[in-house]
Amino acid sequence: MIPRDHPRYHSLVQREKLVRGYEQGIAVPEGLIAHGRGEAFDYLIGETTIPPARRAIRAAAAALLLASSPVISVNGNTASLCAEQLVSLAKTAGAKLEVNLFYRSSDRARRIARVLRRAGASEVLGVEPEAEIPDLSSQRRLVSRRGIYSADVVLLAVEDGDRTEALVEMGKRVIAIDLNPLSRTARRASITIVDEVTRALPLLTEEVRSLRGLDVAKLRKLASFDNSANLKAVLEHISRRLTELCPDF
Ligand code: PTJ
Repeated sequence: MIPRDHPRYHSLVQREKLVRGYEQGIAVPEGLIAHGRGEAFDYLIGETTIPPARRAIRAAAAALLLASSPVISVNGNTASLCAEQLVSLAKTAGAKLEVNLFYRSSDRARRIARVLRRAGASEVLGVEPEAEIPDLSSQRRLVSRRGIYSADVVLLAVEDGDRTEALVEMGKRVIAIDLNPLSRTARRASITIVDEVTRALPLLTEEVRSLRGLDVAKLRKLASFDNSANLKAVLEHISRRLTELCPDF
């Protein structure tokens, strides 16, 4: 039982959700380690949504609204942490949901699809993938033809770098949510939101709602994004924060 007034209440609740996800066969043990790496970066960032993340969220919302076939990719970690938020974004942005796993098993894919349907999804792709991402050897290559394979914009979170690169190579616009600004995913994605996934998703959904109705020219302007410059701003934020935290170093 985590006391509500614990200063790191939210973070501890996230850990419990992931552990429950692991016990229910939704997340893999490796996912717990990946989450720990994310937590370390979140600590450096200050466990808050920083201005560069806000800018990326705005660009991502515009890109989703401009997309003709947007897809949200779901893995074991994100299904455990934020199934409702993923479904809510998919509905708001008119995006499809697809299960895509690094440590793939049909049983886990089915369990994750069930979690998403229980959270309100009417359709979940990727349980019986019938297409492959070229030049990718991991299990993540297995995708749905109607989903990730033919998507023009793919949103992914808590993801390793290989598939991000492969999707960009296929000519897709990739929106990544990743707490590590130095990861291959963060550097190769078209728009990287350096933020904790459960903080970023509701903000992104809200931004999609608020930008809806803007004309295409305005959306295109918002969606054009210098990802490298934004990642540099994140690193500058971390560096400033370290100096503030340890002025004597
Ligand atoms: O469910 P599967 O089989 O698809 O496996 C999923 C994992 C997470 C095991 C797999 O994608 C993996 O190994 O990921 P990596 O290579 O460890 O990368 C995960 C990235 O997400 C790292 O850069 C972390 O810093 C970041 N991260 C971890 N937790 C969060 C996060 N970013 C945002 N929010 C988080 N909660």
